[in-house]
Amino acid sequence: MCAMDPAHGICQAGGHCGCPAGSADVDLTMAGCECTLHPLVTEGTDCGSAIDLGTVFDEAAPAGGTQTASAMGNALDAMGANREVWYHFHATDVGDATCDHFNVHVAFATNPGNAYEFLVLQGACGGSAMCSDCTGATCENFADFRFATDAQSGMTGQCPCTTGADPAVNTCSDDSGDYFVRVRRHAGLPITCAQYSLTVTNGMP
Ligand SMILES: [Ca+2]
Ligand SMILES: [Ca+2]
Ligand SMILES: [Ca+2]
Repeated sequence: MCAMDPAHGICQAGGHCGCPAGSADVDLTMAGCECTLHPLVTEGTDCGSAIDLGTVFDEAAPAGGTQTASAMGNALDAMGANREVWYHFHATDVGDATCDHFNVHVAFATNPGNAYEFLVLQGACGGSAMCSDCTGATCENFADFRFATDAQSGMTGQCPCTTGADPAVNTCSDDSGDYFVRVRRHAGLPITCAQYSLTVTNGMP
């Protein structure tokens, strides 16, 4: 009966149609609320309430630290409609004397039908966007690839780097910082329950 009702779902207490909290009817053809909402619809709804993925270090040290973080979800609201999900992580640049491996990657490990996209803001909500609409591609923020950090030609990033005063080598500066990631479904695509898997790494090639 609820299949014909605009609210779909299943028959709820009181005789109206809908889905129990935390679930949705997204196929709109088969009876029942087949989709579990991830993350909870109250979590990560905007940048200011981003879900914390913790700290990722660019080296294996210190003990207990991790170089990876991940999250899964289907970016659906309580009505089973597309929504934004925001995540936060802190990338730590462990101090270096000769070579910095700071290297932040954000990527989808799983992206069903390439339906999901993400945006990465660096520094703060409202910070500069490292990339937008990344799908299968990887967002990267290298500190060890070749780029000019001053007017001198031939300078590299921070590998090699120095803590001294060698004018031919860049200083081993602290690149630690906060990152905010917005995940959502491409506009206009059909809603499905299939989940993305987002992976963050630091210091890995
Ligand atoms: Ca259904
Ligand atoms: Ca480092
Ligand atoms: Ca550095």
